[in-house]
Amino acid sequence: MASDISSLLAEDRPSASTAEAAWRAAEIEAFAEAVLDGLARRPRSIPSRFLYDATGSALFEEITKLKEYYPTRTETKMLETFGAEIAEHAGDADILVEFGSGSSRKTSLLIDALDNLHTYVPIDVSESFLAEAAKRLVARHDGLTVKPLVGDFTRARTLIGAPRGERLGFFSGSTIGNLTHAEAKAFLENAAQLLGRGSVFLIGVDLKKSLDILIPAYDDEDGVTAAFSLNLLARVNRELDGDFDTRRFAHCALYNEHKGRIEIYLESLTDQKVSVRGRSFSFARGERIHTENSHKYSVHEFQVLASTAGWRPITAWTDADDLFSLHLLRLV
Ligand code: AVJ
Repeated sequence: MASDISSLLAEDRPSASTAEAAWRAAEIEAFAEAVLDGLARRPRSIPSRFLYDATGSALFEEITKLKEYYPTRTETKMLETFGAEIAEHAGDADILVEFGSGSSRKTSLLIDALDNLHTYVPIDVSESFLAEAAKRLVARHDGLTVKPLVGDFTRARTLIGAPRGERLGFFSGSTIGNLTHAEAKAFLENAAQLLGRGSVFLIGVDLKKSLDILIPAYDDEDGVTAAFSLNLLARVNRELDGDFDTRRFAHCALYNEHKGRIEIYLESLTDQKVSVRGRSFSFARGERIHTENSHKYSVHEFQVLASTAGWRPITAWTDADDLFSLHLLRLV
């Protein structure tokens, strides 16, 4: 598989055997820069992608099973329910390109629904994650070729070495909600480049809804989401020689009506000083670090956004409770 990965690489990278080690080292430096800059800035912020180290990814997996967290189970159910309808529009697809190799359960449901599919191209920054996903899906789907692509899917520009054919893109879990509208538009334009004219794109997008449902989904009773957020500070301690006392910060999730998004913060519970890589940062009680956004869209709002990036809506499905949407788009 190593040679497959390097032959598919669109970015400049060292050979596949050292790619992940090099990426990890670069990632720690990127983390250091983001944290030192982000804590010095006002308002303070750290980009959400740093939430997903090994511990953070495991905690997110736990979040997806919470009773309060409806997106994962709703989207999975929708892929089951609407698989045949998805195939009516995208049944000619022979190559599935997944952005951020997600849960193999959802991917499997989609693969099951598509008869002509012969190649699966997951794109992810983690080579070990890709290898795992590849193994599971090859075992489950007879005759499927998996061609993983190591890289940042927001940056990869071409699918060098990937076979030509009818391409279907898949971006699940409302991960697109982490991006601002401008970033989401840039992502959709990049995906258009990558997938090419005539391709189809299936995207899972979380819907706007009542705060009674929305807030608990990001602030659950058992504190799993709080642990997921606070792990960011623990990661600073582990990787950047930090001395955050995680008991002196609280997870805080609120809905910004104007921006149509959940915003997540870590709030200082006391006046305190924290040091990171030898640099000192003072926090006043109540001061916050912004760690995540999760944008919510009506079906129409997302279709308008997709259109500005060149994607024409084919159809969109919602579940019976109007919690989540699946969008099918075509590049014209
Ligand atoms: C992975 C971005 C889809 O926004 O719902 C869940 C991340 N953060 N709970 C989301 C998340 C806290 C999740 N996404």
